[in-house]
Amino acid sequence: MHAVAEARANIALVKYWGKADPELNLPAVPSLSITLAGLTTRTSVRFDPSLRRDWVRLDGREADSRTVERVSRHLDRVVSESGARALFAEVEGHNDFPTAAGLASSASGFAALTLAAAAAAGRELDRSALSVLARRASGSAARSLFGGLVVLDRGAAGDPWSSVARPAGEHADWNDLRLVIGVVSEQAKSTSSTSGMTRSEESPYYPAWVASATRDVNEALDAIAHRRIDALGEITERSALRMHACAMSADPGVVYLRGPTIEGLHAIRELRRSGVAAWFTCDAGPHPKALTNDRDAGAVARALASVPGVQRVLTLSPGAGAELVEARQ
Ligand code: 2P0
Repeated sequence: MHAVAEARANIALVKYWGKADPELNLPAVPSLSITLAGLTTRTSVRFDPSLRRDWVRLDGREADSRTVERVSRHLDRVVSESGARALFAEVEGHNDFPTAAGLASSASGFAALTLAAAAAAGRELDRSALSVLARRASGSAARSLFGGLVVLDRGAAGDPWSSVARPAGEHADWNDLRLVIGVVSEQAKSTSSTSGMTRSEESPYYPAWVASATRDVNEALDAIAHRRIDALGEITERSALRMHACAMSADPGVVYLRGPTIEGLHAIRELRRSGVAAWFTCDAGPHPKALTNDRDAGAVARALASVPGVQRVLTLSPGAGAELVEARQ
């Protein structure tokens, strides 16, 4: 009745943005990500007959009521097919990185919660089934069940099994890749991913965004199969810029990019002109990020660190999929 699991955050190289079915949380586009070592959530789930409600603590503090409700709903889904649950749980999650910094904590958090809750409930589910469950809570969480490079299929409305995560081919463990993040201080609260993508669905550019995504994932898979970082990098940069173009062209537009994000983009492109392997990406927040390799990660980190507004830099290697650390019935 007790289990502990660890999962790592992932950053999408080809972005998930838009939903085919909000109820089943099915993505409108396929996506491709890299799971990262060093941004880890460790979550413990204990089902206890003496509890009268679910208790959720995150990083040592009682979670707010919205988070408790989101976790409870997810436990219902994971514990039984029918969503009916006899026991309440004590859930304790720890991030080894600042939760508020917008570094994909919902991906690692819901992947770890899914694996720990399934094990504590005694459910034997394979990785595909776990990814489908994790996706219900947060689309990007489905990808953190797997290590290295991961694909998440686009969904078909009404079919919960239509969007499953899986390794991105035979070279999914491309260990030479690095992801460098320039952490920008977050003064203003940004729009959540869920509401940012819902608003983007009203953009006149949205149909074009959806239409171009499958090609991006297919070309990225081809680049990975041939270990062509330059091809993968071009697709990475194009996908991020198109995602943001779609968000910015909603009404009212959703603008995640800030000054340091744009300066980061130009710094990365300048480096590339000087022969360094570096391609820009950015998610639903202000942090400029770069895809690079082991050889050039130091140069990329120095360049991002010198962008005004970047507070610190994280250099991250590919990481493993979610892991069960402990399980007792
Ligand atoms: C991604 N993002 O592919 C994209 C790019 C952010 C920008 O997946 O609504 O928190 O919970 O399914 O997983 C973040 O979205 O969204 C995300 P929901 P989630 O990584």
